[in-house]
Amino acid sequence: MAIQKLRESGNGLTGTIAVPGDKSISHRAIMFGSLATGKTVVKGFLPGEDCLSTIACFRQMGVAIHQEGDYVEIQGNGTKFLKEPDAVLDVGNSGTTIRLLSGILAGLEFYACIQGDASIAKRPMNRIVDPLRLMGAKVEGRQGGMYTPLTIQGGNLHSINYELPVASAQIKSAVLLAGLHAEGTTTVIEPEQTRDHTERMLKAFGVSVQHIEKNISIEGKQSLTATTIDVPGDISSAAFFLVAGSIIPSSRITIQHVGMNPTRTGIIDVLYRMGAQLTITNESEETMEPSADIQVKSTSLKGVEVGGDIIPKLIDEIPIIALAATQAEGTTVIKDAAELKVKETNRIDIVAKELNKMGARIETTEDGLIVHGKTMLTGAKVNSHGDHRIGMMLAVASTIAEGETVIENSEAINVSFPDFFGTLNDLQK
Ligand code: SPQ
Repeated sequence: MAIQKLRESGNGLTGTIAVPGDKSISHRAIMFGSLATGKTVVKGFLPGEDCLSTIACFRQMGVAIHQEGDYVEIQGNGTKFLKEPDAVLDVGNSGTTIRLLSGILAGLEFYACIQGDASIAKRPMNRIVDPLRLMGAKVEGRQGGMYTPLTIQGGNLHSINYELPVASAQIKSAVLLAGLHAEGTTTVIEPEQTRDHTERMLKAFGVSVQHIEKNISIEGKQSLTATTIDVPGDISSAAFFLVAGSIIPSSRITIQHVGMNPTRTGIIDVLYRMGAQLTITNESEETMEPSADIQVKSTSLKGVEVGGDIIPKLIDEIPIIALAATQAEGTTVIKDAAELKVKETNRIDIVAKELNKMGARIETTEDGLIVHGKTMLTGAKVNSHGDHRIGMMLAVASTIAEGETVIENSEAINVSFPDFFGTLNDLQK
């Protein structure tokens, strides 16, 4: 349990910060570097618990990975030299690890068992098990493959054309990674565009990936060549400070070198529509992933409607958008976001439950939230429920609340932002 009593001075948050490396890109850098031949160097890696789980899984399959803080070297020998793990692969809290790793394991000719923590045990795995079985992999799990632990006997895959039942970068990536080891060309059809880090990074490792409208195709039996990956700051982590800087009076924060991949910048579009004062400078397109510095100044916000094809571009930012909406004039409606129910927690229910304890007026709907602003928040005993994004959202909420807030299970934040409180404290000096 952590007690947060973050703001009594009445001062805003001021200063220049960097947020840790992008979680999605960090996972993929470890995975693809482990499949490649040669030495892959990763700079700006996120040393959060989720990405460390990915490293541990590949070490168990015999890959030499040297990690020191945000610097990683991977000595890859190609997929032929990956060895059957002699114990269960543990993904901890990481949905990205289990889903992408399953796609990789489906193509490798050995047996593996994967599981994670109590949250992973409740998240649906049939979304990747179904297409991997269609490709010929032998995958089993609890309740017919719905839940972990999963066992995978890989190898002998054939290609498929697969229409994603939901917009999910994890399903897309699992199928493409299995397709890498299949006979023929595998095509994934997206209902809406989701984050494209897998496609971008496979290209950086020398793999040919075709993208025509909503179809992404990969030819099987391609090999990866080691490269250097520069990971920009995670826009999903920056989002907490973009909202904090907007809603805490007298704030002015600059966040350096934030990833600006257009499949991830929905938060910026929504904050602009709410009236936020953001300035984007130092835009760089030099590397595989674009980046920029973002400056935010506090201002008054207004309620907006958020739904449709922007949802995959901000899916992980909805908890912090909901907090911003509690401080906006008018009503904010978030819809088309039923996927939030199958994240680390049911984020529709938990956002409403925890913020309402602090005095917010939030209703849940089948596929989103209705937030009535503007409400004054008061300190309360709240709980992250083991969800890092809920923990960070509640910490930002506590900085504007009157009185003391206690956040239970705040250690969940280590999953994606180990020094979150240090960064927040630096801005309060
Ligand atoms: O890895 P995990 O636990 O699934 O992490 C989350 C998060 O909040 O950090 C979701 F709970 O991010 C997912 C994201 O929601 C990371 C991700 C990726 O790296 O491909 C894609 C999204 O999930 P999905 O299910 O929409 O593909």
